[in-house]
Amino acid sequence: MSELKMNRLSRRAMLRYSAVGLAAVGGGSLLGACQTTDPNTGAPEGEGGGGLQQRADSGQPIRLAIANEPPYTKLEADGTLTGAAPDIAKAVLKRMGIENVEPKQTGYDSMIPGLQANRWDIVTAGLFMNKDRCAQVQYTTPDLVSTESFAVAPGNPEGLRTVDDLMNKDVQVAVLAGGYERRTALALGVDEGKLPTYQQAPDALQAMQDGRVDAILLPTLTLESLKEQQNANFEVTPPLEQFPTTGSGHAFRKGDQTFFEKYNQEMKAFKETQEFEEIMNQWGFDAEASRKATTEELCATES
Ligand code: 6CS
Repeated sequence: MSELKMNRLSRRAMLRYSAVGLAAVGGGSLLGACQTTDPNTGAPEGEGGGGLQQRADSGQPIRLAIANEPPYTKLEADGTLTGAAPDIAKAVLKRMGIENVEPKQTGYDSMIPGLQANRWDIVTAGLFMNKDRCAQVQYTTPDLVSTESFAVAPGNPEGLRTVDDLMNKDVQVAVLAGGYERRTALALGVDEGKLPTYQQAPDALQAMQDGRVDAILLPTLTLESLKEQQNANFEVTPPLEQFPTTGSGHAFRKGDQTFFEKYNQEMKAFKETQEFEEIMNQWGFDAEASRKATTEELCATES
């Protein structure tokens, strides 16, 4: 049923790794048939769902939700929106003739509620697909395929290397509020009391530096980037083999079907270009892994 072909960090650089495969986690697609009504209100497309096509047609900015968590998403000090997912989104929108975009920084716990409440238009944050999320929003073709690791104190005093270690040891491991890691760890059988939540990755790092937690569970590349940005003294474990390979896409309201279809078509075409490879390489992701991944497989991840 479940065969994981996990990827490893390359030796070349902290932020580069090669994802050679994708978790084949079985189960059916949860994307289901295309919906043309808002799932919450039942209103026709564009009414309850925010009318993204109308918004684009009238030249209003397309609001992109991000976390500001490099290399997935990054907000420069001057307000420039970048990072792997927003760079891909901007390139796709440009192919659609849209250059007016606006970043909306938020936590992972607010991304889907804020999308449904029309506070932004697309989540371009490396929001990993799972059963729960795929039931609420519609995801494009995958963009970023990646892995998960622990950040631990130098020397890894608790010997945390696997999900079994997390289950068997008396440890506190920081995760993010509303994050994929928490739900997936719970689905794998980890005790809730071991997973205190923090709003952003730097908050989790502060907790580890203060000795409030023993480790942090986050994407391998997030932890490598955090270490570099903050010049912090911690170790990042090799990717956790028991954790499903993660994969994000860009998330839309189910009511914005017309715009979604065009965007998804452009994104699929963009993924075949050299420009896509350059963006992926720049941020340390693997274009081939992204091309091989499917929304259906990723949406079958237990959560
Ligand atoms: O999808 C998520 O919830 C996770 N995505 C990223 C890029 N970082 C942490 C977060 O929990």
